[in-house]
Amino acid sequence: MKQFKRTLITTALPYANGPVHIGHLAGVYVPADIYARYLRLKGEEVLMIGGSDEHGAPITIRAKKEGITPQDIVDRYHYIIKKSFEDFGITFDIYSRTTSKIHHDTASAFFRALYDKGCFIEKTAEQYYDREANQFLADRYITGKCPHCGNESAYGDQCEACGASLNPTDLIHPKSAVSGSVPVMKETRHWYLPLDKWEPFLRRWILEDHTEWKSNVYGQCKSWLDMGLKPRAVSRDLDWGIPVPVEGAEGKVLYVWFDAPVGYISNTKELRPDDWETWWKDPDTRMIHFIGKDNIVFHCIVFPSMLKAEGSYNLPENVPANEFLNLEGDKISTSRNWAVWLHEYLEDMPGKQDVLRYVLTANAPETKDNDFTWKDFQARNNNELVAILGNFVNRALVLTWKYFDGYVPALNELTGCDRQTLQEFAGVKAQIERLLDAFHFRDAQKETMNLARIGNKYLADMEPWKLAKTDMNRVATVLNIALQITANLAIAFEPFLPFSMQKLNGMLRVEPLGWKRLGATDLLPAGRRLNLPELLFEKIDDRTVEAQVQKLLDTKKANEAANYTPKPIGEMIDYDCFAPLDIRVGTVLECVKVPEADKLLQFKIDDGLQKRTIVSGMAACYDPQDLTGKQVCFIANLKPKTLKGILSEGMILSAEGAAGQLTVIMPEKPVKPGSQVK
Ligand code: B3M
Ligand code: ZN
Repeated sequence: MKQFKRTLITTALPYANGPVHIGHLAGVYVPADIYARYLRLKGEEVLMIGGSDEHGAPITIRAKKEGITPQDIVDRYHYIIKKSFEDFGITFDIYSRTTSKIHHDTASAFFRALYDKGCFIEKTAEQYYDREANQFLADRYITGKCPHCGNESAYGDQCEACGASLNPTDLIHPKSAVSGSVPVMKETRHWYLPLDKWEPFLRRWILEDHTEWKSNVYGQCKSWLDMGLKPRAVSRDLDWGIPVPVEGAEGKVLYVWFDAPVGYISNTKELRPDDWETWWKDPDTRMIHFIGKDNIVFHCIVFPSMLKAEGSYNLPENVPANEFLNLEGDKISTSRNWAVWLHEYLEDMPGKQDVLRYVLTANAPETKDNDFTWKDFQARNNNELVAILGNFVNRALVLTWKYFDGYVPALNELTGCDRQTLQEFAGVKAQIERLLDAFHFRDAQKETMNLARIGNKYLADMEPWKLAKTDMNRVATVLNIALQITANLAIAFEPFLPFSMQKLNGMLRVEPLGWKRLGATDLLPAGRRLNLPELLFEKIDDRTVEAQVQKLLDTKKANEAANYTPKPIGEMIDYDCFAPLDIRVGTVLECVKVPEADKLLQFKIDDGLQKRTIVSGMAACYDPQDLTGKQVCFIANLKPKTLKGILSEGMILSAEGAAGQLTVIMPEKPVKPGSQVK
């Protein structure tokens, strides 16, 4: 295997048209950050490049919807996104944006270089045009029915309901998202990157030379290549983006997927104006792209073809793309607000960055889609972070304070058990490294947690609290070993749980110890005074996670309501069918839950003539006391029926909402009980 001198880590540039959520973190930024921190701890030269993707049609659509400019949109979200990443300890060396001047210049020059080398073909093709708005329509600007699943609001590039990639001409009944009118076909001229020309090279480079790539990435590349590559347009008719730097190209901009990956180059340039080329062109630099699975084709096929066409750049050494993270069984979606937004998470769970980092890594969608649930979040926190890691560290430190006044005790004679334990964690370094080097972050974290398990088992077996009655020399040795394990944990967990390990370093009174020393048994010299222990993690109770689940249920309800279309009107009837219904207003004298029936409420109603009992299935929607004293409408001449042993004399009328929730119909002002409803 080739040895490299330095590593350039790039992370997908999120679109600045909304905040970032747990899916972003799990798929791209946490693994990239773990990797970057790991390499830095090893003392390697590394840069981690990030930034916002501020071009593209979704941003202009959002701006139009809100009646503001695309620049307003990206200004708003760029800073929200940047702050979320900082808050979660994602250690970018630079987080910039594609609306910067340096990016415009760099992307423009990149296009021009390919243009001048004759790397593009120019083609005239027909494209949808909006005659009312006088503009060509980007794929995203056309909506219509998905030919695969029938979703009525599929986009010209993709159906978000079934995930199919589409061409605008695939849509049934296409409509312009700008004016709502039916678009027409019109000729337009564009520049295309002939990917077919690069296909033989790509086949060799990926399918033969990079068989080590993750199987999901390799497999996707292979299927693209096997389907055969076609020229891809790299310009668009749009008024937001980087103008095509060619004469006569007015009104045309670079396709967002042409300029965005060049953003990695621009941002490196911005950070390192003097030696950026070392990071992009020196064969001793290796480049790793961290991305989600929907970006694979762009990073493994399109961008490498651009770089290859230009000729002086390195190609990525690896592209460890992740699959998707779902949320409570459903696809995460910005437009449906089905997400855990990072900024909201921190409002609700201040200081718990590491918990989320941990859970997202433990559940990382490394080889297949995975699901985030709040129950699992709670369980991993309580059963792993608190019960294993936190508990071990706390016991080691508390016992040191109890028996040795906070001083690291001396290591005396070793027993077989001590030796065995020391041996067990001596192998951990190589194991974790092997996993991290292969981008198996979830297994690496698991292995690291095993180190804490070893420690816990050791303390449980040795029972220093019992030894303290007879043999303080043994207590010293046991606690010395426990503290060495603790210091090892502080190293090994740093890439995963940086906030907590910083805290732990503070308790141990050490500067970050450096990866090289992982596995050493003399990290804390005897006689060192430690600081007082604090808890690293705390239990998360049921109420906290239930509140999060409730928040999601509310979102679901709101979505259902937003998508609610009333049922078609029923069959026509004669007045004679309606007239016999005797609907009345009554006053609720009493309302109670029916025991052992979760859905039923029992009403005592004054109907103006007498008191009657009605049983009604709305317990899920109302607290009984909220209805007492209210006036309701009910069918008074319905034959009585026994429900759960109670004779129900009538039926209370209510409106049914989108999610089946009931709202009782009440007269707009008080009326005499017994009044007829006409
Ligand atoms: N903004 C798409 C995405 O967020 C795109 C990535 C660009 S990486 C150069 O999925
Ligand atoms: Zn579909």
